[in-house]
Amino acid sequence: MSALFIADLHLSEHCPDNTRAFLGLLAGQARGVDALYILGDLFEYWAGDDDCGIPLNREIGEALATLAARGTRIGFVAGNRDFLVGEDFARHAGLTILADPTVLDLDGRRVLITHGDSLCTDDHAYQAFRHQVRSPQWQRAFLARPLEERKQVIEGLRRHSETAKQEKTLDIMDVNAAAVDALLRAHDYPTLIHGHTHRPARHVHQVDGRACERWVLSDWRGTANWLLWDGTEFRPGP
Ligand code: LP5
Ligand code: MN
Repeated sequence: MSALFIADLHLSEHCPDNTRAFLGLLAGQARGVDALYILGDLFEYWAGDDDCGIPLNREIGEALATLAARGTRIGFVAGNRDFLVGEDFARHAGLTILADPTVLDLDGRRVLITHGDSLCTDDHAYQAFRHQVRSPQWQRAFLARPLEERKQVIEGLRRHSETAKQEKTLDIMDVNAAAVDALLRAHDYPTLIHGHTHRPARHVHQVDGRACERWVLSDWRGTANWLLWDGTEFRPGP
């Protein structure tokens, strides 16, 4: 089988280049693979599935649905920006929301996919925030608020996050090596693929004497970026 892995597109009306690149990928390379895995932060932010007044959200959903209808499976692992993507959007876009993390079987090779934010365990302020907003009760209460109010809260939080990040070192915002090892151990030493840190690379972790690859996906900066499984090996592209 073949599969494309992408993450951190941060699609919004303010970045038409990424949208163009994504629509190009959906109408091009993605048609030639069996599966497309989106590992979070597809959107700059997602305020709820009822935010369909934004033409971009509809357009992206329809383009994904067209790809799914042509036979490419689409799996979505939520990021810290779009964890409120729900089943309504999933149905509209023809995608399946996957748990974070999820183990895939690629031609007999076990591959663990995650957004990656849960591995940044040194970022205590973020992890406390994450714990709160990932609770179903919190999400139900937040989604019950009017859409415009939700968007205002998110815009405020975005500003807060940008300020908070200035005070954090790059090390704090990277994955914690022990957290990576623990995850690899817990899933029986798979290959790991994640995004979030925007530091594309291929790492090899030695865990309990086992060598595990860790691929970090690139964010998109006006052009497409992916990791391709071609049935035999992984290759970053384009
Ligand atoms: O995404 P990125 O790389 O910029 O930053 C992340 C972490 N920040 C976030 C916040 C998001 O940017 C914004 C949320 C998107 C929408 C979610 C939908 C609904 C949420 C509703 C919320 C009320 O994820 C950043 C990490 C960084 O990755 C690197 O890993 O450091 O973490 C933070 O900045 C979090 C702060 O450190 C702690 C936040 C405490 C929250 C305090 C509440 C303030 C509310 C203000 C609103 C008026
Ligand atoms: Mn992220």
